[in-house]
Amino acid sequence: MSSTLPKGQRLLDEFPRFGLTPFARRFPTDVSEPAIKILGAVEQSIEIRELTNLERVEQVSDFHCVTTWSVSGLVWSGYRFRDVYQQIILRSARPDPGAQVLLLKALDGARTTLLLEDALADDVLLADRLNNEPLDLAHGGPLRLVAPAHYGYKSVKFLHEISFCHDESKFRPSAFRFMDHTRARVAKEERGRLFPGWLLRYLYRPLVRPTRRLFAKTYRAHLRFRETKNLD
Ligand SMILES: Nc1nc2c(c(=O)[nH]1)N[C@H]1C(S)=C(S)[C@@H](COP(=O)(O)O)O[C@H]1N2
Ligand SMILES: [Mo]
Repeated sequence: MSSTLPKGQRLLDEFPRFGLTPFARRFPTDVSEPAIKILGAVEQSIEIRELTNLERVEQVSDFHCVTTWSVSGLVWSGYRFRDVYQQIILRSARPDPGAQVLLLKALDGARTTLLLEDALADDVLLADRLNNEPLDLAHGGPLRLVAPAHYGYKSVKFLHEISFCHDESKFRPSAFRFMDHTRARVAKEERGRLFPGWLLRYLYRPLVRPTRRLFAKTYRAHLRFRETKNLD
């Protein structure tokens, strides 16, 4: 938790549901038996209950979206990605030692990448709880990645697939490639490729309010739909 915000960020007093506009209406269809597929080696499926053998960690961190909003002091709980990697993935999936890039895919179709080196940082979690409640659908439950040192788009909600790759050649970004920086470190204002971070601030800032509204509206509609279909 920091008392000063990173460059170009503005504080919100609530954590909105957010993302690229095409994802506002996309929800995972079945999250009842969630598993993470590990690809790029001996293929492996990790059931969420396997994670419960790992140490549960609680962490308080700020969250920074590339479009310039931040929230401070979120209380996440889950498992360190490093523990998942060392204690589960390395033992049975045995990814190629040369694989340095993770391709991350979500149940709603969102895709991004993370360097293995960045994913192994102390504060990168697979989180299943937020602010002392089970992680809900709005924020990527039952399981999402949380990488607080990187812009929000690296914190993949509904995490479903991790491919170990040598480089990004197989990566198809969720939107325009310039919007997805390989590392997207907040401290270095790596908002995207091609354009400097400070320039993207001005491009993205006007999108915050309409996107928040859209994501809130489509979420309410989705909850009503689930109610009528008796999905819960
Ligand atoms: N699966 C998935 N993950 C996603 C997104 C998304 O639309 N789908 N949006 C990203 C973006 S841009 C942000 S800022 C955060 C928002 O997380 P929140 O909806 O919990 O606030 O999730 C990121 N991860
Ligand atoms: Mo974002």
